[in-house]
Formats: sequence, C-alpha cells, structure tokens
Amino acid sequence: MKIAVVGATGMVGEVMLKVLAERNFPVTELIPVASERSVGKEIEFNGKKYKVVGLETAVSMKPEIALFSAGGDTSKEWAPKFAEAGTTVIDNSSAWRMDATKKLVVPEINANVLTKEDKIIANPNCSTIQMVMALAPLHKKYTIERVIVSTYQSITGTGVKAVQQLENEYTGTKGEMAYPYPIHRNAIPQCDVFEDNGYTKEEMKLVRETKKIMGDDSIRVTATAIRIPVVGGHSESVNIEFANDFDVNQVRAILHDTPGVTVQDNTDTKTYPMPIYAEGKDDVFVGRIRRDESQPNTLNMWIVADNLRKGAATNTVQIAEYLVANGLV
Ligand code: A2P
Ligand code: 11C
Repeated sequence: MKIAVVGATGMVGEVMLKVLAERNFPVTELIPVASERSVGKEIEFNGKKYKVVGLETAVSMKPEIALFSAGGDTSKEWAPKFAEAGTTVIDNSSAWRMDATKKLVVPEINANVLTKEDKIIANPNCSTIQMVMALAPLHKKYTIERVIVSTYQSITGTGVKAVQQLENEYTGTKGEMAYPYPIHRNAIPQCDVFEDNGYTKEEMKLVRETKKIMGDDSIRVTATAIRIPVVGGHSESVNIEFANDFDVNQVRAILHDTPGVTVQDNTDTKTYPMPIYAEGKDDVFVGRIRRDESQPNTLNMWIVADNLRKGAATNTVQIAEYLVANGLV
C-alpha cells in the first residue's frame, strides 16, 4: 500500500508513523507530507529514509490511503483533491465529522457503516473516542438515556505549543502562550473556543459526535471540558443514566470483555486508571466503576486514554486496517 501521512512532522503525525510501524501495516511506500517549511526534510520509517513532500506533489503520487492530521483548514481544502485522485482519506481533524455525507468511525463500534464509496472518512475527537469505547457496550445492554461528562485533558491535545508553554512555566522562561492563562499549577475550564450557547467546541464535540458514532440521537449528553497540566492522556469522570437497571459486577464483566478496553478497578489495591500509565498505550482504561446512589439506574466511572494514541493516531490506523482487511480500498 502506498500511504501518505499528511502532517507527518506534527505531534499526531509522528505517532501515526510509529503506530503504522508497530502494527506492521502493509506500507510499500510512505509519502510524508507537511507544509512548505518542511519539504525536503528526511523522515525515518521502518529503517528507511523518506523525504517530506508538499500536498500538490502528494496528490499527484496517487496514494491508496492518506492519513490526515494537519488541521481542519488543510483537510477542508485538500481531502477532496486526494479523494478525486482516487485516494481514500482518513481525516483526524474536525473538518468532516458532522458532515451528514461522511462517516465518523470508531472501528470497534461502527466500522460496519464503511463502504468502498467512502473516500473521506472522519476520525472522531480524542475525548469522544475514549468515552464511546466504554459507553457503546453498556448502551447495547442497558440503553443509555443521559450522560454527564467532565474531562481533565492533557496539554498534548493542544499540540507542541502547549507542551512548550508548560516547559517555559516550569523553567521561568518567557515564550509564546498556547493558552490565555498559565497552565502550570492551574486548571483551565476552556478547551478550544466558545460557541454561542456558552459551551466550548470541545464540549459540543462530546455531545454531537457521541450521538453520531453510537447511531442514536436520543442519548442526551452534557459536558464540561477542563485543561490540566498533564501530558500522558485525557481523563474523564462520566455519569451514566440507563433506562434499565444493572449489576455493577456485570458492568465490569462487559467492559472486561470489550476489545480495546482494559478494566483497572480495585479499591483494595488502589487500582484505577491514570494518565501516567495510559501514556503510549492503545487501550482505553476504565475504573472507579460504582453505582450513583443519588438516583436509580445510574453509574459513575473514570475513563483514561492516551489522546495521541486511541484518541487520534491508533484509531486512524485501525480504520485503515479495517479498509484493507475488508477490501474497501
Ligand atoms: P510543518 O511541520 O511543516 O509545520 P502540530 O499540530 O503538532 O503542530 O502539527 C501540524 C502538522 O500539520 C505538521 O506536520 C505541519 O507541518 C502540518 N501542517 C500545518 N499546516 C500545513 C499546511 N498548510 N499544509 C501542509 N501541512 C501543514
Ligand atoms: C484537545 N480534543 O485535547 C482536542 C484536540 O477536534 O481533533 C483535538 C481536536 C480535534 O484539545
């Protein structure tokens, strides 16, 4: 397979290359793509060196698959050009996610919606992916009515600039600010920009993308997204109200049997998910599973995942793997 990685020099792009290599994705030729600033730079992949090319050149090389993570504007403009040239684009930006003509896919949940005709496929937002991984199997069994989620998000979700801001604040160095406030010793109740309803875009992604991936508009979701000075992954406190009652041990068993989910839940041994242990892993970790004693049929749990892995690069590569395995490219 001839594979282009658009944004290969970026934070998610670098992890995409790592994940493609780790999972032995059948790459016969890699086309690393970045902005004009990086054209000519060398990238190493599976022991071979490849030169970064620009977008125009990459389209003309007609890759079979292009993995995009170079921002929404680049995706809006260039994904259709690749698609026209016959390339299947898997896009990690927010550009196409809520477009009714595009599929929004977490392979473990809804890869079955994909067909040969899908030339631009959207990868969901990181905080949504890890949440739906745990919600989907429980929805099947107990029917979810409402979800209240509060997130504690890693600065890597904002990119290199944010990691640099925290570094500068540790060392007392002046530099560019990724956030409107210091992030060191802080918690910022704003991820991305505000919409007219007073919620941030990140919060509304959790609401809208969840319904689309789970294929159920009746699930009510409300979200509060917080940025904290952590690098290993995003954490989420999730409160779920079901139509039907559940047994907590059965919930643990269902999640335990869900591919891509690891249950870490033992109060005796102080076992629960944390971002320092999720970092670099592909699974979604779930713990602190307990009944909400304030009302019937309601559950609390804590979900952690590496936002650059399952939240971005790994999910994108898994979509590509599904396309290949099912002869859809
Ligand atoms: P470059 O390194 O040349 O700037 P991050 O989100 O970690 O900052 O990474 C963004 C990625 O998207 C980088 O690989 C970056 O390339 C790439 N990129 C940004 N803008 C463009 C653009 N206009 N065309 C192509 N690639 C872009
Ligand atoms: C964050 N979720 O952590 C964002 C990063 O829509 O793909 C990814 C933004 C997106 O701030």
